[in-house]
Amino acid sequence: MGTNDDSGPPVTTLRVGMIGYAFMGQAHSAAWRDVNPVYADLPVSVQLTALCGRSTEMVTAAARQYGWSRAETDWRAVVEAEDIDIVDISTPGDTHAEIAIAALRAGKHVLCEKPMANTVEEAERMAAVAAESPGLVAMVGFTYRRVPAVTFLRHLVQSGRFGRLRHVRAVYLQDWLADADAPWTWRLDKDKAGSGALGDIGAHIVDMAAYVTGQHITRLVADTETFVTERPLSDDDGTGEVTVDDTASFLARLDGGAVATFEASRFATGRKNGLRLELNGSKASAVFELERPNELMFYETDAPAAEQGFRRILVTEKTHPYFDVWWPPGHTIGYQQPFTHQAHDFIRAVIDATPASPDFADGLRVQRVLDAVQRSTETGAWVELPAPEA
Ligand code: SOE
Repeated sequence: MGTNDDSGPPVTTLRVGMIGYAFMGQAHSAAWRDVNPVYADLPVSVQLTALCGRSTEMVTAAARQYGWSRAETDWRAVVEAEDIDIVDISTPGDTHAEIAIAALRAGKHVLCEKPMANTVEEAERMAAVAAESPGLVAMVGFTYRRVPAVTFLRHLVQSGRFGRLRHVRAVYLQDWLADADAPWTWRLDKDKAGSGALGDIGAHIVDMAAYVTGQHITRLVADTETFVTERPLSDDDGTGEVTVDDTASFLARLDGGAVATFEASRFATGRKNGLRLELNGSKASAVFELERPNELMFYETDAPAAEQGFRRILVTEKTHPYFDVWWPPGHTIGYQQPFTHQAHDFIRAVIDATPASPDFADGLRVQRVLDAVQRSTETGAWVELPAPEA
């Protein structure tokens, strides 16, 4: 356990304990499993040591399927285990703060799924404990930052290609709840999930817009709606109440002067995982779409009049972010690989003792935006956000 700074013997293995094993647990398992085979230069061996869930039978089956050495049913045992260095939290949001804080206090590095917490108060406590734990990596799973085209878009912004950024237009659209008979899940319970489309998928575009543009929201005005308020339970004849938003939209001002709009919905029929980010600047525009993750549409105002138009950049060159470890140009990657990039960057932060990104301060910033959206919806008024700390 530890880092490869001057303070002790070199670390040769890092042992992961993961809490939760549903969709995100499966994606994270594959990432921890792949990180050594994909990144040949990684000087440590990453081990899938313990997988934790509430049902012995189900977690045992998942551990076997995903390649974990043992299954556990008590997250505290994992957090406190001597043979665990990294705690990966892939559970519903209501458990994140308690597990993350206990793990940091037990001296473990933490990777926490998004949204980081269910409330600002929880996120503040998590960020405070992370700040008091300087030798430990505490990262939030805003995995889409590590889609090569998204990272590349950030580079284009940073290198001044857009000139003055005027519009940021971010949408994240899914349709898995559009059928009113789709069964109730914990994601529809405010106590478990904190919010609905807003926190589950809206959190991704809030983080992505800030990451790509380097600009933060200063004020916003929002509206949310819940279209279906009762849903059938899958395990009996009753119904469950929906206590979260089905869709959330908001208009925002950014601290670099851009005007931004955000929309998250799980009722956008036909849209399966439709994240789209469009930037319009004085010198260029760009569009990224997650369902076409290897592409970026790019428009530059200074092209000759006869050649104006968006051109497609295939972001699969060896020189593009994250692509040096993958296939030859044009041999595309998909939904899974950014999780592997994330696992790699996390491990590098641990062994090089460098800051995690996105860290818990970033997670808190997103949480404040989600909270402002909920407050604005209640009052119908603009809500101001605090300036991000330096
Ligand atoms: C469900 O809507 C979900 O799985 C999100 O929770 C993930 O963060 C996103 O990657 C895909 O959609």
